[in-house]
Amino acid sequence: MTTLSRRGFIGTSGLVVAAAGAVSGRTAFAAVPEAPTMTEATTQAPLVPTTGPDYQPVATLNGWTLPWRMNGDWKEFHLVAEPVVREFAPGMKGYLWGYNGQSPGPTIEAVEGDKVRIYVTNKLPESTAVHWHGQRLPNGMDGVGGLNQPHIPPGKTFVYEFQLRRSGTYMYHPHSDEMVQMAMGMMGFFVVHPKDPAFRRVDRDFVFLLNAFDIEPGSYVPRVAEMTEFNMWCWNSRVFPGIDPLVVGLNDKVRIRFGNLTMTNHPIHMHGYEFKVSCTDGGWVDPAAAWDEVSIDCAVGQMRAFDFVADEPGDWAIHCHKSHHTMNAMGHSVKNYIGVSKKDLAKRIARIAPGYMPMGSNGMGEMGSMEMPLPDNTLPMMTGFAQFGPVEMGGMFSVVKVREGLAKNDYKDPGWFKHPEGTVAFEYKGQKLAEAPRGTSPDSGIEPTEWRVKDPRKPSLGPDGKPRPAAKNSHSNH
Ligand SMILES: [Cu+2]
Repeated sequence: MTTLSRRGFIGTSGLVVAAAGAVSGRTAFAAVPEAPTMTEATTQAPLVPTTGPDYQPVATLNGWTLPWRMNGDWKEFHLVAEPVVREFAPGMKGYLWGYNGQSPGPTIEAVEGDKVRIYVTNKLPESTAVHWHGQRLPNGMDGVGGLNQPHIPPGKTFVYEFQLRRSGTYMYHPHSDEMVQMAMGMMGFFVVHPKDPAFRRVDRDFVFLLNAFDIEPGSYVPRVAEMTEFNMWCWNSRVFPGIDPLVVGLNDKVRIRFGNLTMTNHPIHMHGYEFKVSCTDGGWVDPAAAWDEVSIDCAVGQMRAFDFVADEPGDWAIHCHKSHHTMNAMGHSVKNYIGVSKKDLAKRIARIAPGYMPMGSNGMGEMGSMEMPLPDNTLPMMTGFAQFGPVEMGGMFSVVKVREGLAKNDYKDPGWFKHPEGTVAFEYKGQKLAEAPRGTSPDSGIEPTEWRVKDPRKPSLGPDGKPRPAAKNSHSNH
């Protein structure tokens, strides 16, 4: 049925054209475009457009934008689905699946109205297919293997062709054995810029995907059958302190876009500013319909973009507000030992059980500064140092660094913020303070300041080291 000339495909054995139907430009296939690959996990400079309408290109956190070529009036891209090695943060790598050398794959950027032709070559050991999440397109281009197209067998290349009908924030991911393929890291961002360069334009536009893995400390390959117990909470398959900062100039208009391809929701919270959601999965939000917020929940499969004017200089935290998601790999059997001194005990246990990570005696903060023996290829649970000490974070955490005098498109890490004198919280060193007023807690038989986790097997000890008198049990009387 398709009168496709094969002449152009010399040297590209195994190429299959999936699309049938009324698609123009078929005969213009000269050869499959090159498939660029990326070997680094650092944020690459945005890819400034050289053809077509002007737009502010996005900065993909710890990622890059896929170069394209024009072929007639088609913008051609080439994705290669393949096994990749991704560094989550210095000290830990994962053996994942991704596209063009990385997980997530490169960001695809184009302009509303563009005709895009995306070649997808499958170098995985199993079939795949690519779904263009959120796009309006002909049904046969939607990428659900079996439903909209045959699965792409290993070694074959399929072609997707569609015209970009709406500007906005999109993603791509497999729709073929997706539980395995997404758990292995296959996904990417897809940004369609407005045709009118002035429409909702910002000075800096960041994108990242929320993704999660379950990788046992000391191993490299994600457990793909995991449903809930993920231990690597990532932005673009990176965890803090491996996530690059979001560097912006003072008074820049800034957009931050993310899409959620994990199996739970993530309330993304940014410090220092209120922002307005400007774009959802379905398109742009009318400015009159957006209200000021400081956290925005992103449900599974959703995309959100928010805008703000960066008029407060500083190092502003941005993170998922689920506190377990700002942690790196840990055993889920962490016990609560608040009140129990066991620093030495932990070290002794770790000698025979590498990776043993108890919760600290004074909360978990001390884990950030404690040197614990770790197995190869894992990360401390909470780590990363800043100018005042350990940040005690991991996972989905980064810093929006707002600085005066940055050149346009300068995304280099400017280092830590230099606070104007007298603007940092400081230790009180004046006269002895009067007792702070405080409420009284229900009669638990212990003083609030002496609160300890009690081991039911042992008598509760008072501050003098002697067993306390039996506590009146008020909690069971509610
Ligand atoms: Cu989260």
